Amino acid sequence: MQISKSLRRLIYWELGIPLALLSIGIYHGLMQTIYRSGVIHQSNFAHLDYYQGLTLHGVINAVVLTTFFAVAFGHATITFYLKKEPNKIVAWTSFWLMTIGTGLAAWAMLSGKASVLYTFYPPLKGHPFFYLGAALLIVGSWLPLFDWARMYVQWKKVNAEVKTPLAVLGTLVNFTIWFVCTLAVAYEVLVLLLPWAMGWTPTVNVTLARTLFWFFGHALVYFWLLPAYIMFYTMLPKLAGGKLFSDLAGRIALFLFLLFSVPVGVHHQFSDPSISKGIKLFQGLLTFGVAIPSFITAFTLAASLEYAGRKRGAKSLLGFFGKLPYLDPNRFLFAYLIAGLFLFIFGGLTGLVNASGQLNNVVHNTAWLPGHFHMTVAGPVFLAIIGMSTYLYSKTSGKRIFLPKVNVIIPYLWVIGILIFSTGMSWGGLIGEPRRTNLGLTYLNPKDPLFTPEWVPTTMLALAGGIIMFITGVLFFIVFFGTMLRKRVQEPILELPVSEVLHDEKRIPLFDQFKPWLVTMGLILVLAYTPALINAVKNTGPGAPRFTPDNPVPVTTENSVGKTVKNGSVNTSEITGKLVKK
Ligand code: HAS
Repeated sequence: MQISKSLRRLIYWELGIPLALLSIGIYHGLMQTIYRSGVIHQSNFAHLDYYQGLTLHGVINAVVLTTFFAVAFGHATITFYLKKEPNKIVAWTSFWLMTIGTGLAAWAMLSGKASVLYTFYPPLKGHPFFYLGAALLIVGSWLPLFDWARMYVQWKKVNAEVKTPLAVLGTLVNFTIWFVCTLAVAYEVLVLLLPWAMGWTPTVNVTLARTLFWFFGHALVYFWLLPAYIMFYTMLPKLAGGKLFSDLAGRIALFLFLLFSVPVGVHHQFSDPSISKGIKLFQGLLTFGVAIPSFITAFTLAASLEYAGRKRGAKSLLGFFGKLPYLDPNRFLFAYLIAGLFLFIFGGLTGLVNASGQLNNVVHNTAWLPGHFHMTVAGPVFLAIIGMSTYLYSKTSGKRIFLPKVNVIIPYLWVIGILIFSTGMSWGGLIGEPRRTNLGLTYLNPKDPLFTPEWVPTTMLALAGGIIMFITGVLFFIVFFGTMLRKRVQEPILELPVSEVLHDEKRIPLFDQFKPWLVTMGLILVLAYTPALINAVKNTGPGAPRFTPDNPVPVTTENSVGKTVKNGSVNTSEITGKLVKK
């Protein structure tokens, strides 16, 4: 379909700005693997500090890119399926709020005043602009939801008996999850952190801040994931040359995400002493609940791929895998989506390990975690984002893809990089390698008493994977920005691949309306979070020892005989020996 110039421009900016910033994000990803592997023994490189780089890496890649993309993709799906453009004033206001917010936070991070990582846990304190920027980015991303909801209600009035298109349902579910979960982080930022950063309040309840953050934080990962799921359900079967096995399966999966995405945040706090066991158990069980829609997706997509493979001539049991268009430059989006799905098998399995309370004790805060989330957010999510960005840009600009044969191998190179990287991180995590630590300063510095040679092979593997990922990232930039620089050769249109459905079940009202699901979502949230928040307010905890960025040993800690000592005033290996073993 034809779309207005204003909407086209909006989509270009919403894709282009975060992708340009991604160059900083990817550079710092490579630097992480270099610092961690002990190739350099420095706390900073090129005037950018380790934690500053890690903050830029996490915030740009996981928050800015994903949020801008979700909004741009939402505009595209809603416009395409409802055949109507969103309100331009709302859409552009949202864009400017997100852009100004990103600018403020970027300034704070680049000037070294907010090296607080993407989780910004207190007592780490950032510049007020960092928190203000985060709040503006979030509020900006809320606005389109209200406009899309208005468009949907209008559409439904005319099409009461027609099933809501799956992509529209997915977009509305996703932004509803986003709206609900960001209420908590907006409270954390505006009521707890910003006044504290401004010096108006002397202290902050760390446990409450963490609990509010994780109310948001795990739903955030599904906000990242659902645009990819929309592509898997509505586009992948078509790109594979087949049909979606079941439309109802997609609807059930999406509504289950609405129920279970938010009330699981406490699984990030299994080790927080302030939260009681019962609530950890309850949210742990709900976490297994949130894996169900992904299992439904795995089987539905496998059946859809099988159908496509058989249509293309496959005969044997698993022969259909060999008949799919993996390297077809004209269907490059298939390559991006299937590569992401493949990674998600491992991302999902490692997630289930994290969710199991006892296993979590082994992996929490170790390198295992980045191993897990690079096979999820840097797997299916990232590949769907960059693949769809190239696709949307090329279609809506009428330009041909630059280097199409390179474009189609990018996702596979990325898979190789991630698999090597995540193997190194996961293996390292299992033998105690901590996350978020500049290992090159201590643990991987042969001159340091903390030197831990077992982590040399694991961090070297992660480095090798990091280098491959970095090179792949550069290839992506060449393809995407190379496409931008080309001349228009076709009529610019908004066109998305649309999968037909093999089993198009008749419309079941329950799976075509939001009210019952929203009410159930509210109930589960109250049950899951009231006790957790009461715990957080009541049990603020005894406080934690202080750390400096260059040493994993607390500045002040208790020695083996229970005396408080200062780091450096005792034999540190005595204390750290215990920490390392733990
Ligand atoms: Fe997670 C921590 C549990 C999914 C991201 N997760 C994180 C963090 C991030 C993250 C960023 O319970 C770190 C946060 C931090 O900084 O501290 N996660 C889970 C569970 C799932 C899960 C149970 N996570 C995700 C997704 C993410 C993501 C999705 C990003 C997009 N995660 C945890 C837990 C922690 C955690 C704990 C906290 C740990 C701690 O101690 O701190 C589930 O949703 C996973 C379900 C997925 C599946 C896989 C289904 C497979 C599919 C593929 C089929 C493939 C086909 C194609 C058909 C069951 C759909 C085949 C094709 C071929 C060619 C073979």
